[in-house]
Amino acid sequence: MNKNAIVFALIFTALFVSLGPVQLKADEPTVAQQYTIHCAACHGGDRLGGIGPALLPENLKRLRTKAATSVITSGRPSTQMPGFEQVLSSEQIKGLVEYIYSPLEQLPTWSDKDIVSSRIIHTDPATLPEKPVHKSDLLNLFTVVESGDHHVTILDGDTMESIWRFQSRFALHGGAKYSPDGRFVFLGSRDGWISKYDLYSLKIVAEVRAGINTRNIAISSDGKYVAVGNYLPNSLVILYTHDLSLVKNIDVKGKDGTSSRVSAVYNAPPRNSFLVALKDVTEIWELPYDGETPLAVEQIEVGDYFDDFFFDQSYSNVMGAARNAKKGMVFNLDKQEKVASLDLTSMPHLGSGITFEYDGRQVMATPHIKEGVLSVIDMENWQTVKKIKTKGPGFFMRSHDNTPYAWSDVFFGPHKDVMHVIDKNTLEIVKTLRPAPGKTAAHVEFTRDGKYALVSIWEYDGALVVYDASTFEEVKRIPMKKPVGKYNVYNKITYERGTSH
Ligand code: DHE
Repeated sequence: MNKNAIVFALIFTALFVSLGPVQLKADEPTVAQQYTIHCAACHGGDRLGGIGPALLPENLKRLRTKAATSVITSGRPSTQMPGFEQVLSSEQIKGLVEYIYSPLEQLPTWSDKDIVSSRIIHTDPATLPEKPVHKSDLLNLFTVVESGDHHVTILDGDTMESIWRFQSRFALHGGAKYSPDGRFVFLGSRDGWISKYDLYSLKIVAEVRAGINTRNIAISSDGKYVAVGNYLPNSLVILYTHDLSLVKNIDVKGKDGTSSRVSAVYNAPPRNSFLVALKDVTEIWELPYDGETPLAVEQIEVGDYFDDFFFDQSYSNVMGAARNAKKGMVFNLDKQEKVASLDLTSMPHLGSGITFEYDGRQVMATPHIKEGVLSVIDMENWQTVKKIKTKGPGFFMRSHDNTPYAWSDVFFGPHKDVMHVIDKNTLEIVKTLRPAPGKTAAHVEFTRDGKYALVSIWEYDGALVVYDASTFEEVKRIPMKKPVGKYNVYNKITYERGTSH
């Protein structure tokens, strides 16, 4: 939307504010007109976003309609979103909520030109300092995503003090990703914004909008590329990490021409490639970035749709929750064939699985979203070693090579405030913590040495609770605004077995 249109919409809104709801009723604008009058200036006439987030069902999936009604009515604290209760009746607000949750008549496009023109260079990369401006250990920093007020805290993992807190794009999702040396952190938002921050100068470097609805991002092991997987449009976008300029925008289509959303994209360090899981075709894509034709796409037929997946440490085997077989399967990317079935029902959350050694063997452990159980699977014969009964379905699991314990949350149900600690040698629950009774406790991450475990209290007025990882004693409680996830630089760049990749 151009500047004149924004001014027009603002004047129009002001006029309606001064006239009040009674006058509005006399005119009875349609809901689409209401949207144009009140919302378009910030959220875009096409609902694809502007200075405010995109208002499309795909992007709003995580916001319940009740919460959306409350935001339109009362506004959103710490943002420019005003409340409309003085301007619109509750019926009109209800109409607007239905409108923004309805799909667009035509799938929106997001071309190379849109990507290129959205790019913002905040700090010229050539002017960045050679040394950090702070004294913290770069490799023991945490990026903490606070979705409560859409901020990010950079936390020193030794002092447990914040060294930088900044506003992020709306609704970041997925783990923070680092450059291989840990200096730069990259964040992706559900609205398609990719942002690059410098952990030396504590400055934002660049941003680009790579899509309209994005899943997640991955950074290549050579530090050159960011890969971005999108639902809207169906695309895989490759950017240079240096300044987030566009390398390639790939229209994702299966071998038979079926267009597909990208479920997620991962960097596979031993293969020097990106691996891409697709939602609507039975293929996994591989894009090697070090060969003669870097980033050429190889389409691998996998025989079923993978709804969730986990790559082993060699990135040769992908464990997937297969949609049609309603069971799990293991697909070997080198042999290009299914090598095993997995005894996995009740929706395992494979994406948050971890690996460790048990009884001399590599095992993988995953929580289940629909059952209070953790599955532990032998990664040589793919048999289930144990199903550990928990107090309810879980979402995130974590460990570290320097601790004998794995931690797993109970995300759903009456025991959502519970965190289990499991002994990796016996596969028994040895401790059940309740950091804030009645409040969801979720998502754990360890310091780089594995000595402390940081647990989130998932509330608007939430906290990070720091535990001594061997005595399970609370060491510190740091207030935060719904800290959904935290990512330790060292654990991420070394692809620690106990953390997400
Ligand atoms: Fe996530 C990671 C998919 C809903 C919080 N989530 C991921 C990843 C995938 C994924 C593929 C790995 C990406 C990465 O880190 O690079 N998430 C999905 C879904 O398909 C699902 C179920 C539906 C959707 O709407 O997308 C979903 N996720 C959620 C939420 O509702 C959560 C709980 C709250 C939110 O903020 O949206 C949520 N997802 C997270 C978090 C991570 C994540 C915190 C990073 C975990 C990590 O430790 O790396």
